[in-house]
Amino acid sequence: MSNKENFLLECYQLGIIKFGKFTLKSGIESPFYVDLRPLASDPKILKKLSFFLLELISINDFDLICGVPYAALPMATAMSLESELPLIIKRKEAKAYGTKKLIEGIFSKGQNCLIVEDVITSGISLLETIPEIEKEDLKVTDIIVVLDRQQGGKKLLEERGFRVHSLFNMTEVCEILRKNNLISDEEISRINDFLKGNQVQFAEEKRLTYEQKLENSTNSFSKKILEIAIEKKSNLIASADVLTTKELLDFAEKVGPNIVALKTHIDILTDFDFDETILPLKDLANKYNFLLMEDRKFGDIGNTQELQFSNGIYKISSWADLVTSHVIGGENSLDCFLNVGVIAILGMSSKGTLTNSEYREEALKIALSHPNVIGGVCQNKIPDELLLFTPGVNMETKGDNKGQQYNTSEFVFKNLKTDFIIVGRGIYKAEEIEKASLDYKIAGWNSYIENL
Ligand code: 5BU
Repeated sequence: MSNKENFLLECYQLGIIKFGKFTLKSGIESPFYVDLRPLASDPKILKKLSFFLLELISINDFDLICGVPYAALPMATAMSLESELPLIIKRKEAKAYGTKKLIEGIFSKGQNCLIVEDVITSGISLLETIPEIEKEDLKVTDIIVVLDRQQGGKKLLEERGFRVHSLFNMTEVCEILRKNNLISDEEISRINDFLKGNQVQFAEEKRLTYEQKLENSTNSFSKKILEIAIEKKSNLIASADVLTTKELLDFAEKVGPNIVALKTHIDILTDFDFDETILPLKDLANKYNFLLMEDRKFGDIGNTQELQFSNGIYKISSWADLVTSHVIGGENSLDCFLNVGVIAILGMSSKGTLTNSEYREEALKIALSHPNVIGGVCQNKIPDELLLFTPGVNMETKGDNKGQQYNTSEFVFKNLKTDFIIVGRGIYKAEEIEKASLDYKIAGWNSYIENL
């Protein structure tokens, strides 16, 4: 293996190139993503990089060196230290005060400045940078780039009379990675297609049907909700965030035929009475074949959750088919939820939520490993083993003034492969509750079908 090849593999380990589906600033979908900034955080690699880059030119031809901000700044600095070629710094924006200089450092008219760039794509940014250096009466003849993405930039600059020296181009990178089994033939052909300027076809990820999920499921509560979904052709959960028992029962009566589950926040009722509230609610759930999902969002140690689940006036364990729970208390905190389907809160819909990707990843590990958990509440895709419940769905509005953020059912089925949508105000605040629940039921079902 050549030194250069070895070096590329070392760089690759730092995560500078990723393969998959990436939306570029232009909105175009690219099959790879390059970011060379991590190289600067590994001094040994940065030093090696500077050796390789300096080998591309004859240093005596130049008086100065300048990196295009920001990614190439440390590269040019390392090259300057190694070659003793004086460094000048190009600002991204001119200072608003003082000298208003765009180029900083010591230089004199007529000197030849070697330009260093990390990645060359279209070449446009270099064509904007070079005149700013030339404005200072400096000469630019040569440009060094670490990676040529082979998207026309090199050719464009050469046509304008510049010499472009690149350490790697995408074809070489692919060859080296292929040789080392780090990339598949399929990925390579997608990249080649992309480099030729063709729009790349990414294989559409297929979602599983409710029937397939039912076949794969072993938990009786996930089976139940899937059976109801199939039977009623519905994936709608209505959230009954109302304040009195009468409103709750009226609401359940109206939406019952259209839903797979009724979601409650039982502690917001002002007149809760077990016999008056829960018994008739259970009757309605039987009459219309829907589950009761108590959105309790447990979030304590196992012992306390156990007490909260079965005691107090609500005695949740005696009537709820499904409960929501944070997993912040760790895996064992979920052991207490027996005879109920647990839906783990993995990500929240509200603005500024702390459920960032690291949190979600850790929460997901707990959810996947605990047998009581049948699904997750999330605003992101989750693995097929869990059912995905998505609140924050509303067809009329993008949010409230308290941080809630809404998507349409079309969006969540297409982008998140949601299994069940949870709708509150979109239904219970509607003028005609039955009609609104039917509209959401139909919209949700159609979105599901369209994404099969
Ligand atoms: P809305 O009226 O559709 O905004 O009600 C949404 C319901 O879903 C409400 O009961 C919330 O408590 C619940 N919810 C949510 O909106 N977002 C979340 O991330 C979680 C629950 Br978890």
